Amino acid sequence: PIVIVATKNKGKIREFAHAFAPLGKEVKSMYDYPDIPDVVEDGKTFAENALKKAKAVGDALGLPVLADDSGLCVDLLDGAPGVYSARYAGEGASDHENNIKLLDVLESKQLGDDTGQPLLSPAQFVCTLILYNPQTGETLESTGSVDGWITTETAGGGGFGYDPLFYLPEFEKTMAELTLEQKQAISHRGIALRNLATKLGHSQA
Ligand code: ITT
Repeated sequence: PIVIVATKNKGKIREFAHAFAPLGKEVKSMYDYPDIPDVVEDGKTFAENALKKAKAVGDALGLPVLADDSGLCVDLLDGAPGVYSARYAGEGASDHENNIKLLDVLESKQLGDDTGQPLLSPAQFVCTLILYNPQTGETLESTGSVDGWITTETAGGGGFGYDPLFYLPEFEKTMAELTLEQKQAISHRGIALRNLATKLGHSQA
């Protein structure tokens, strides 16, 4: 049994593989279907983009597909980088470049405050999952989010994306300092996956 995930993000693939392994399911990604063209992610919301990815890949393969659109929303930046999280520092930017860009933007925002001291900025990770079955046309949607603080220095070598800057006070660690199990237990993606499993249990799919 396989689960096809409409993603090329290796961090996401690792987390999905880890989540589905105990269910005896092997995760396939877009690296296993190299002929399928990249989907243009021009939606305004995570849900719109997730649906685009799920539909494009599901219809091309004629098989059920799971898509994940996710990102970081920083309060001080009115929810940016949001749906632009993967390309905050430009198209094809690395995780490291995106982290540097976020630190630069926050630093310049905060220069004008009273203390001049760098502040920890409240932020959320958000993940919307869509499961699409092209045989029935049915879609299931599920969203998860987790609150944290953007730190002023990266820490930790685990995870991906903005994890080294996302501080969780309850652990006194960044998301990149958690084990895969710990991240899965509290993350936006872990929550969205468990919501989806519950919804799937209630549907006829
Ligand atoms: P696919 O579209 O192929 O799935 P992508 O990386 O382009 O890959 P998104 O458009 O959903 O995926 O962008 C998600 C970005 O949000 C991702 O590149 C990270 O920068 C950030 N992000 C999402 N989940 C994250 C997580 O668990 N930890 C850290 N950063 C995360």
